[in-house]
Formats: sequence, structure tokens, C-alpha cells
Amino acid sequence: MIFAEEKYVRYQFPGGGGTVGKFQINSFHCLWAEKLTSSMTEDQLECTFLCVGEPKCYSFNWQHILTPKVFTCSSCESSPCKNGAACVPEYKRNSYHCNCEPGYRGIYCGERGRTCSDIKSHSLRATNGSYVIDPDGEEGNEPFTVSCDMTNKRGVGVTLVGHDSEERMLVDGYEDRGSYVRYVHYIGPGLSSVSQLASLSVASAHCEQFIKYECYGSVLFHDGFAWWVSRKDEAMRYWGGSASSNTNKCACGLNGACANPRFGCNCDANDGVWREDSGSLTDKSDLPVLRLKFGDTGMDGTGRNEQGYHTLGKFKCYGIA
Ligand SMILES: [Ca+2]
Ligand SMILES: [Ca+2]
Repeated sequence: MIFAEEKYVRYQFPGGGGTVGKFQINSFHCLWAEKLTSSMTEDQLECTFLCVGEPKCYSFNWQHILTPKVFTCSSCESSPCKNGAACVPEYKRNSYHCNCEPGYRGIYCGERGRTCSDIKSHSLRATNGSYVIDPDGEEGNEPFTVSCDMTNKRGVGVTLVGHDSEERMLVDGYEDRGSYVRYVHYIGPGLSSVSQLASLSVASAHCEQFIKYECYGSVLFHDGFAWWVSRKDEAMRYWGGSASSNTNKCACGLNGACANPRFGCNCDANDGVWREDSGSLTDKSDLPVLRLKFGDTGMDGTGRNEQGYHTLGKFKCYGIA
């Protein structure tokens, strides 16, 4: 014996007793519970009866296969999302989207993030740590591992590439122009060419690198004793805090604040006082620094032992170009 109204069904078992079902239509939703059975039925009402007549049944999916609007449990069943991404069904569109794990991008999360800023923009929950990036996308250069600082620079995501010359290093006994040379080797798993770092610079809005020279009677740009070599293998004659358009200048030279105002750097005073010139190089088309070249660290005319120390920071890039 069956009594039925819309959303309400009472089923009377032949031997007495019965069950009651109250159903709520939830369009475009899908049951993930284990399936008891599936049946061909004439209509939704018959499906409702079957469910109420089965004590274990508490809900059912109804699929009207004769209309084009076939109900399916979304395309997530095909596991389309890669690299551990969560597949999020969008029942109303019979579609889905992939929630990428930090470090990945693309519709299916199959691509590496291009920079730390790119990773952060795709995943606000990305935390500080090592990530594999591919600044020029799937083609071109191979991906490489960098350190991401996701808190500095207002949390935009800063890509950090370290190198073998970050320590403060003594320059002493090299008198001729550029006779001291320090080759800078950038370090990271998968990092093997300068073009990988160039692509990081191209993909970033800003890049910078801190540079410092502490000097005792050892000049920088005066008489062309020192320079650094850009990623394009060019000799650069401007210092941190200055810009490529300000040849032979350090930060102090931009506002006439150098130890000797006749020169563009404190070190160019060339006197018997420990001085320093420091600041960040920010012209990203020149970065990173590939070599450091110094001189004027022999003996001066008064028998003074000229010397210096260089310090070079990590290569940092942030923002999306
Ligand atoms: Ca690539
Ligand atoms: Ca000197």
C-alpha cells in the first residue's frame, strides 16, 4: 500500500508496519555515498517508492536520460587535476575547476609557477620555502629550484637566488685595474645557465641585488680600477643605490654627499680612512652580477697597505612583469 504526495511518501509493508520518506530535491548535486543499487524507472515518483521500500535507502540520484541535460557527478571523476590539486565540482555547469597546490598553475595545475610572485598570486596560502619555478613557461629553459620569501615586500612573493660569493670577502694585493676577479656562481638544484636567471628577471617586475665595497685607500671607479660584469657580460661602472645612467657613481654621488665631493663614490676619496659604498643595484636588465673586478689594493706611495672587502647579496626578484 502506497501513499504519495510531492516530497512525501508512505510505504505500507504487506505484513504490517511501514516507512515514511520525505525527500528534498537538490538539483545539480550528487551523492558520494556508496551506491546500494541502480534501477530503470518510469519516473521520479517510482524511484521515490523504491527508495522508501528499501530500509537502507535514504536518498537517491535521479537522472533523466532522455533529455540533453544528463545529470552526472561532474568531470572530477576523471581525476583531471594534476600535482595533488583538489578537483572542485561545479554541478550547475556540469564542470569543475582545479585548486592548485602552491607552486603550480594552469587549468589542470600541470605547470610550474613562473616566479615566487606568480606562485603567490595563484595561491595566497603559499608559505616561505623552496619551490621549483619555470620563469619562461613550459618551453625554453629548464625549471630550477629557488627560495621563496612570501612575507617580505608586502607579501608579493620574492624569489631569492643565492650564490657562492655572499660572504664578506677580502681584496688585497691586486694593484692593476680589475686584476682581482671574483666569479659569482648562482646556486640551486636545476640551475645551470645564466639564461635561466635572465628569464626570471624578464618575468619579474623588479629585481635587485645588494652590493657593498669597504675600502682602505682602494678606489672604485676613479681611474677605472673597479667594475662589475652584468649578465650580458658587460662591464658596469655604476654602484648600488645608483643607476646605469649615472656612470662612475655610487649612491653618495647622486646627491653630492661623497667623502670627497669631487668624486662619485666614497671610496674614490682614496685616503687612509676605512670607507664604504653600498646599496642595491636595481636595473633588472643588468642583473644578476656575474663577476666582481677590483684593483688598487697594493701599496700606495706612502707605504700604506690598500685593501677592500666586497659583499654581494642574493639575487632577488619580485612582482609580475
Ligand atoms: Ca621553461
Ligand atoms: Ca689607492
